[in-house]
Amino acid sequence: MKGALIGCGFFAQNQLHAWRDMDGVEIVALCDQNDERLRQCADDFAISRTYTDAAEMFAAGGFDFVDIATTAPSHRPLVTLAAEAGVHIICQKPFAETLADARAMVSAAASAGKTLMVHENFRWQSPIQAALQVVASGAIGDPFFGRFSFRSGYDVFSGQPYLAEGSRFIIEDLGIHILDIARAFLGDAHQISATTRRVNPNIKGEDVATMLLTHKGGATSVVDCSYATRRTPETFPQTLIEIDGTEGTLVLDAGYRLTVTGQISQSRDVAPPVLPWAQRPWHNIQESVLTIQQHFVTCLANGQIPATSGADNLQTLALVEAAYLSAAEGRTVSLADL
Ligand code: NAD
Ligand code: 89V
Repeated sequence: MKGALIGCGFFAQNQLHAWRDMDGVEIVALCDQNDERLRQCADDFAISRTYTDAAEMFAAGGFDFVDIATTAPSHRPLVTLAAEAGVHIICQKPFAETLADARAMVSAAASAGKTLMVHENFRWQSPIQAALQVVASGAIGDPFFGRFSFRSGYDVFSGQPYLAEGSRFIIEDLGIHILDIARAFLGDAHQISATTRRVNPNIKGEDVATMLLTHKGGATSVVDCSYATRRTPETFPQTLIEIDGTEGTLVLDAGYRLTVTGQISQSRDVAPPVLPWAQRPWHNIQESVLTIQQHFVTCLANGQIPATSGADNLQTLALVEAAYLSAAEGRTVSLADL
């Protein structure tokens, strides 16, 4: 299977390493508007076909899928080009800046008959997958409460300076992952209420968000995120989880310890491996990049719809939009109203 990648920035390095690790997949073309980044990436990964204009790359063709690793404002034009070119698409989160853009992209890929997956990788982290398997096994019964918590003081702005510049920050960039994890455990939500605040005076958007979700299956969850929390140990980029079920509880604690209390109780280390090209503390995220890309290729090979498809991601994006609306208007927002 041949692929092309657009956006040779900070995070694409992980995606390129992961593609290189996978059997039967080759990235044959690279595109970035920034010529210097493009050349550096082409050298580092020995990829000879390079473009500064995505339309030219699609016109030249010769690949089955495109990996869009740019930031959200460029996603709709690039996904539209890809659908018109008739290639499968994997696109980074946040999938879109608006729900209207996201819906248009889902519809463009569907009309072209091509797979569209969002690179929503947090639920693919191996500690999260281990916890999901426990819940799916029925070991804690029917979950009725969840807490999904990401609190850190890690400096994310040095690697991703744009995160300090947008009027939206933590819900759109990080909360989106944690809301998606809440959906993976407890199913879709139908209402949300949220509060936000900015603690760091050097950024424009909110760096703290606390959200309360009502899930369609009846469970309630709290999703709390902060980049203004100085703590020991520093847990970046771990999502800490508590799930209460009718037959027991599950806790994913700091340091990747998974404890299940129920008919059979156990506590085990579910720390992710550090891949040869990975660096702590990012190794957890980096491993999930490999896993989600493997999932994409498996789905293409078997004609399956990816778990984090564009259509699925509309539900996560709706939670993001609803959380901002709730925080701005001080009320609970029903997702059906968006
Ligand atoms: P970045 O700014 O470092 O890189 C983006 C690159 O895309 C830049 O080099 C830019 O020149 C290029 N680009 C933008 N528009 C383009 C276009 N139309 N055609 C060609 N090139 C174009 O950004 P980043 O930090 O790598 O983030 C990229 C995306 O990855 C963001 O959406 C971010 O939220 C996401 N991200 C995801 C994770 C994760 O775990 N899933 C982690 C970090 C970042
Ligand atoms: O995963 C992400 O989307 C990153 C970070 C972990 C820094 O929030 O932007």
